[in-house]
Amino acid sequence: QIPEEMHEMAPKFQEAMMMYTCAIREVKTKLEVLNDELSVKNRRNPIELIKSRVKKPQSIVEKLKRRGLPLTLESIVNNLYDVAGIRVICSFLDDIYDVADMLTRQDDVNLIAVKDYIKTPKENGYRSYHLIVEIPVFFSERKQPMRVEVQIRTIAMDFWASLDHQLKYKKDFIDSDDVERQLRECADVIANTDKQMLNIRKSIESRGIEIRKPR
Ligand code: 0O2
Repeated sequence: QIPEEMHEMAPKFQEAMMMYTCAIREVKTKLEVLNDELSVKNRRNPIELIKSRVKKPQSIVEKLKRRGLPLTLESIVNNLYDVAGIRVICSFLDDIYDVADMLTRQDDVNLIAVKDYIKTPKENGYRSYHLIVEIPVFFSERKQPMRVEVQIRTIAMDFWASLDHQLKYKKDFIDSDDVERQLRECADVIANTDKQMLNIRKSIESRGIEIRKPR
């Protein structure tokens, strides 16, 4: 549903949302192709799941207002880079950087910004790798460069972020400092588990190679 503030620009807004949906489809296909290729090459999938969404009109309005920006289509396109959002859930830590690398090396993908919340987690413990990419989308009469936010994280990071997101709605009713501390602790435990799981996989892989060696 389009908020009242946007009624005047509703047709243009709907067209823009359609274009963001198409941009999501393009990036999603690129990721699926990479996953298919790697699953044949390495006999395992680096990507567990891909989720996507176009930002809700109400969230767009709220974000523009929060930043003191005008409520115009131009302002949305020029200032909000996460209208089209893709979340890539990877199996292991190193898959995140491999997938990000393979995507951004493609010659029609223009890397606009990177935020590595894995190397530098947020104060609350949030971890994820964020990319803003720009890709060309071919419409009937023009080629339009479109921006998409790609969040890449492990299953464990996604588990934490999903629950953190849920709990935030109730923050006003609970002892906030204590909850923040506990959430940060959980995030740290999860980060260590991710590192351990990667080490376990590497050790299995290296043993696998030894086993296949002729005596
Ligand atoms: P939604 O519903 O996921 O779209 P800003 O968007 O203004 O906060 P910036 O710099 O544009 O700031 O974005 P940033 O920090 O690169 O990424 C923001 C997005 O990352 C959020 O989108 C969340 O999806 C995710 N994120 C960032 N920090 C946290 C966190 O502490 N907990 C959780 N669960 N997710 C986080 P939106 O728009 O807030 O929400």
